[in-house]
Amino acid sequence: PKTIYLKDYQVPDYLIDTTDLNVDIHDGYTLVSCMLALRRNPAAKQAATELTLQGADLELVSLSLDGRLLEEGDYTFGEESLTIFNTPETFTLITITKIKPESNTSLEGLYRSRTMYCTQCEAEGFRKITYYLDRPDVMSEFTTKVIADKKYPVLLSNGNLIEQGDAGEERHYAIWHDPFKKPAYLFALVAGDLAHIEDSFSTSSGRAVTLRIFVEPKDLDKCDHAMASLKHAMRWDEEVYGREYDLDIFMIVAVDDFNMGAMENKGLNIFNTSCVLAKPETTTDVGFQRVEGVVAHEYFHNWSGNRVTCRDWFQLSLKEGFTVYRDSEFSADMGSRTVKRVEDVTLLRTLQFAEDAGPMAHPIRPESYIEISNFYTMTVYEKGAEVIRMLANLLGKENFRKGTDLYFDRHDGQAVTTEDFVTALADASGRDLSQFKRWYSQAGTPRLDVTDYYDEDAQTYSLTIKQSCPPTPECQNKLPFHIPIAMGLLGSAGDLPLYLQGSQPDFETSDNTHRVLELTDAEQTFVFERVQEKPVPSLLRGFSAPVKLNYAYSTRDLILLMSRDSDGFSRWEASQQLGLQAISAAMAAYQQERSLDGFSLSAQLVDAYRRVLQDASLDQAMVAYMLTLPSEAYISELADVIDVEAIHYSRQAVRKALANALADDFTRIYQSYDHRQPYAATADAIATRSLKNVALAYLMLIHDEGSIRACEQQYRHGNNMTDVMAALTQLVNSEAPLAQEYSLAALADFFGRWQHESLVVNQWLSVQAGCQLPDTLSRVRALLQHSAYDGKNPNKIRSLIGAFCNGNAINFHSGNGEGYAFLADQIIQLNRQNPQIASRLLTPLTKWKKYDHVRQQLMKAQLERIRAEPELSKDVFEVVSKSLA
Ligand code: B3K
Ligand code: ZN
Repeated sequence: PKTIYLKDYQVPDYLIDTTDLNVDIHDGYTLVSCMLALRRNPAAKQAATELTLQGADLELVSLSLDGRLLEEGDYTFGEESLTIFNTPETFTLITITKIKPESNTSLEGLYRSRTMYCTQCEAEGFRKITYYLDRPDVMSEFTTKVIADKKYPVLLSNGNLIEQGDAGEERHYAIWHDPFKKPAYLFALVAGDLAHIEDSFSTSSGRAVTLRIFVEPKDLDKCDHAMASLKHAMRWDEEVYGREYDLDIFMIVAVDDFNMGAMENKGLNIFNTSCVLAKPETTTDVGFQRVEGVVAHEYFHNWSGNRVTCRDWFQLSLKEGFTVYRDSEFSADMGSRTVKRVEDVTLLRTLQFAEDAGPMAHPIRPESYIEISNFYTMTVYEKGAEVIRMLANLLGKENFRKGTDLYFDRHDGQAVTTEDFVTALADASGRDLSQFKRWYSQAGTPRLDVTDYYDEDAQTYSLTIKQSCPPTPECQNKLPFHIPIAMGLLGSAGDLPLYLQGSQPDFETSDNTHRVLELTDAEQTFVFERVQEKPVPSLLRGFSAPVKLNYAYSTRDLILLMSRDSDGFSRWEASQQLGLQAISAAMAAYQQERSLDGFSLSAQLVDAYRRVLQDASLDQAMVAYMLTLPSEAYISELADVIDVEAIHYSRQAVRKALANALADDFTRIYQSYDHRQPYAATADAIATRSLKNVALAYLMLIHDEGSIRACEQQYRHGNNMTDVMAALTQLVNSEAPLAQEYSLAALADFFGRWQHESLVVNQWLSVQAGCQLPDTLSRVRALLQHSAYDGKNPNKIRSLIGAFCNGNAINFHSGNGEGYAFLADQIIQLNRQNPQIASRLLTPLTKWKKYDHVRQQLMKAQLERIRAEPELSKDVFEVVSKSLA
């Protein structure tokens, strides 16, 4: 397979002014006729005399140029392309191709999901529908006629419906026209027997927009939350970014077989059912929040992605980083800002930091790829969003808005680069962002080493900050980044005023206790004056940059920050650091003794956590997160060599010790919760529920009969899926014999109750795959054979295999290597069927270099086994070969 480089970018030889598609769907095959109005690109270096179109898995039926049928010799086939010779300045090309959606298991292009036909074209799926200039900088005006049997009453495509009617022989058609020029990756088509809910939205300039959500009829009762979220998102984008919706209709279609979360096709978003359907009985709080976030994300793409799109796929973060930042701010405004920040940072620090430290590390604007599908990553999305967040914070609210306004105005209707985005922000704000741009070209997580010095006589306090960044595949020696470090100084009574030498006090924050240091050199010292006592620095407030910060905090410092910092994020971060210190101590003991029998927590630490539990002024969701210890995945990311058992058993020991020490508080919290209250998906209700369920999880570690019975009651009588799943998870993971007994009955009962709700069955699979007790792999193997499992459905694969391999370290990394062999078997099977999913599943094996010698060998052997497979897809090949390089 060949590597594509950013530096090789060239403008297209031809442009396509209009695209007229005729998609004629029959049982077993679909005929696609495509009429293109082509014109030589005036911006091309040379006047082209041939045209190469991309195409994959297509059967060419006929080809005609300006009405003349082309014959052998007029054109030739490449591996995934079609080249036509002697092409004039402008011409009309009509291709007729035959495709087989029914046997398309890659879920790219046109495919069948259960009872409907649907498409997924990003990044390069349109070439599986017809021959085309399948690249984002070729933008065309699409008209699409869909023809199908009347057993598919709903026929949809992008834009506005302009005509529909009878096509004879029990068939009918619909013609859609999209007035906005778009790249082929934003094309969509759906045909199915679908029900819908409808609403309307009046835009700020007073236009009425029809909103429809299409689902299989059985799911009609689960659309309201998505519709409400959509309307909130539409209003928010008008208020915060001044962006109005631009068509008369906006549609969402839910499909069950989908490779990722959702897709922002112009006017016709296609969603994984898991990201659109929600109702209290079947969906957890996390599920509700995900629906809100993804609906908003795809909607926001209408401007950040569709109206202004990417020049090439190296620019993916232009739309994805920016849109993740936008949806994250939206969710912060809808719920709690600090809670959302904690959740985003948790995700970034576990998964993105690990990616940045592994063999697939790449800058948010990659320089090369073999298969672009492999670059829809945590780095492009989440780190990309962090880079936009830094820009927003550096510019300030007003200038950032001026910058985005300029960007949208200047580039509306164009396909542009990340460079263009930063230039618009720089032009609008007058700020020099040249050094900042290194965030786009250098991969790796920068590390900050901070030391300080307090001069009591001079009453000065100096912070010296050194930055460094580990080498990554694309670059060994990094230039310094421009890093904003939000900070404050804490004295014994709380925040101190800040007088930074050589600069004006920052009265933008009401009391001058907060400011942003801009680190631009490899090492810099910041001196604060009039500091009357030795302060504790509160650094990287709100996680102001995606970096790893090292400062030698004492336990006392952390306890002060946890209780007194004015920044909620920093209080949480201090709680995590405290947890890490306790777990590290346990790990040291475990590594010496291979046992944690004598382990206990310091009274100081227990008191600190108790005060959090008893602090009525705190948001309950924050209490829940502060009481949740850093995950095994995060601890693993921080470790140089991952000691699977030490991490698992030490974390568990700290949890048990906290459970015993704080049992009274957990009991109080649990018992004061009224389980009969009706469900609400509001931030407050979610917060109290999550704290109550954290309390339950701790109580279940004590193994007393009362807690186990309460848990079983919660499972049985819970009036919402959050509570039911929380209880089921605890029963399944408890070693107590009574809980085990309950768990078997509960799992059987659960399946009996929910077997007809596919998304609920997925949760049932996940909870079993995530079980931390021994023998889980056998259970997972058995579930692969269960009637509820479907090896072609990505959600099922993720719920069972993904949950086991990514969320169950102690079992997946079992010392005999059976987890690795199991995963490799699955990948080999999926390689041909669905390369994107196969490649995604590889992630845990790519981290092999971080494990002990024995595990390294076992993991590597499986990677080599996969590499030796004949006909490896580009997707799997790229990840395996880079992992073994
Ligand atoms: N843009 C799509 C992702 C497409 C992934 C293709 N492999 C969803 C999103 O980020 O909104
Ligand atoms: Zn996106």
